[in-house]
Amino acid sequence: MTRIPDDLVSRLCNACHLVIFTGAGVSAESGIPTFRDAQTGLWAKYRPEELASPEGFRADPQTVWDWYAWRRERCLAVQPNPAHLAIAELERRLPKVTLITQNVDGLHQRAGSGAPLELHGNIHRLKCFKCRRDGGDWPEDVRSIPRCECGGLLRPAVVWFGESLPESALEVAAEASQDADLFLSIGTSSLVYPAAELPFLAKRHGAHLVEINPQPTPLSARADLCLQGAAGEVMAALIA
Ligand code: BV8
Ligand code: ZN
Repeated sequence: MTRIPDDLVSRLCNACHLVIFTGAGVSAESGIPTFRDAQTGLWAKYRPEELASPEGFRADPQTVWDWYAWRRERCLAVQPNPAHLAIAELERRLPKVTLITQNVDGLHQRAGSGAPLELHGNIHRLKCFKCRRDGGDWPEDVRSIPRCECGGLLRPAVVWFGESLPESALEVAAEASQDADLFLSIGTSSLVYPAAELPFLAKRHGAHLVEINPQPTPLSARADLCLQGAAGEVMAALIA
C-alpha cells in the first residue's frame, strides 16, 4: 500500500476547497486503454487524434462512429475502479470538492460522483453534427448512423481536437481551480489544452498541487508533491 505523507493527510483533512482533476489514467485500472496507449487490433492503423476530429468524421463518418461504438461498449462492460470510488468517497467526506474530468467514459458518475465537470463531453450522449442540437442518449442496437430532425448526422457528444470545450464547464472549472487550496491532478499526461492549463492556474493562485501518475509529465516540475503510482492504489491509501 502506498505511503501517504502526513503533510498531505493533514492538508486533505483541512481542505476548504479540494479540486480533483482526472485524465484517462484514472480509468486505466478499470481496463479502459488511455488515449496514449497504442490503438489495438482493428484500430491499430488509425491515430486517435484523426478519429477524434470533425475532419475525421466528415471524411469517414462510419469508421469514426464504429470506433466510438466500440469504445462505448468497453466503457459499459467495465466497472469503476478504486480510484473512482475513492474520489466519490472524498466528495462525501469533505466540505467542498469540485471534480473536473477529461474522461468521456461516465465511470465517475457510476462510482457515485455527483456532478463531474466533463470538459471533453460524454461518450454516452449524442449531438447533431450539422445543427449541434442535443441528440439524446446513444440508442441501443443501432448500426447505421442516426440522423437529427434537421437531416444532419448525429455524432458522439464529445469534444474533438480543434473543437472548443463547453464554455460553462470550462468557466466553472477555471473558477474552482483559482479557488482551490488543494488540487489533485490524477492520471493525466498534461498534454491536451486548454484542460491541461488548470493545474498550473491553481498553482498560480496558491493551491498546494499534487500529481498522481506512474510516469512524470510536464506538470511534475510544478507540483508540490508527485506520488508516482497507480491511481487506484494511491487513492485507496489516501482515504484509508
Ligand atoms: C481546442 C474527447 C481550439 C474525445 C479529447 C491544432 C488545431 C486545433 C487545436 C490544436 C492544435 N494543436 C494543439 C491544439 C490544441 C489541442 C491540443 O491540446 N492538442 C494536443 C495533442 C497538443 N486541443 C484541442 O484541440 C482542444 N480544443 O484547443 O480548441 C479552438 C479554440 C477556439 C475555437 C475553436 C477551437 C480540444 C481537446 C479535447 C480533445 N478531446 N477527448 C475522445 O475521447 O474521443 S482529449 C483526449 O486526450 C482525452 O480526453 C484525454 O484527456 C486526452 C489525453 O489522452 P491520454 O493521454 O490517454 O489521457 P491522459 O492525458 O489523461 O494520459 C493518460 C495518463 O495516465 C498518462 O500520463 C499515464 O502515465 C497515466 N496513467 C496510466 N495508467 C495509470 C495512469 N495514471 C494513474 N494510474 C494509472 N493506473
Ligand atoms: Zn440537426
